[in-house]
Amino acid sequence: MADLILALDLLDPMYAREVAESCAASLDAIKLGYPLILSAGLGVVKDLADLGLPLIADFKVADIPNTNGLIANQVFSAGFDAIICHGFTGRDAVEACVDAAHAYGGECFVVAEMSHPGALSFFSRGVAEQIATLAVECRADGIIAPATRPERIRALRSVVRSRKIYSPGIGTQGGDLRSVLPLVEGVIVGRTIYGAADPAKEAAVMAAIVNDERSS
Ligand code: 3DU
Repeated sequence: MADLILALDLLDPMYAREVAESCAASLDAIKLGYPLILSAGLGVVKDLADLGLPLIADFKVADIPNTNGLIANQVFSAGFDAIICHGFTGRDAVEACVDAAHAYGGECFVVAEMSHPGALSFFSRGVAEQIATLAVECRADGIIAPATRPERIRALRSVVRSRKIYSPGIGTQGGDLRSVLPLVEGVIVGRTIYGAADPAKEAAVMAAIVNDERSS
């Protein structure tokens, strides 16, 4: 049962709102990150709130515990429902994000392994498994794992068991939606939707595939 999560990496806040609104009926959540927030400001969170979808803050937070806590508190007081942090920073830094998320009734996801080719320089060779283990020990709600490497999702599933796995890398980065859906609780899709000639239509096509998988 996977969710379809739109990565809204657009720079023009008016167009971002238009795309989000037109796709909303097909989506389960929207992920916002540095591109849109740096361009539009944190206020964009309130602008999107009326769509009624959970909003995930992808800041891949990676600082010392005190700074992580300050960032996470800003994220949740701005109205986000979930935060993504890095895990290589270690237990205390991850716990700062998880504690802030849970204090607000929100969720925290830890990047276990990234989807781009360069990620293999550091994330594999057991490091991703160690980060996923840390995420579980820190009571994180889930991890981020690469749609470009389904075999790695399977390996990390054996570590996180029933915790959620959200997976970016579908479409433009080469990951295959149908292959990844049975493995995860959420697929994160950006350019394939917002870069399509008709984003709403593309989101609807993907949502139909997601729904097929849910009912199979
Ligand atoms: O490649 P896309 O355009 O579908 O966007 C993927 C999104 O997921 C984008 O916001 C990117 O920053 C994020 N992401 C990854 O692509 C890979 C990761 O390992 C973690 C996050």
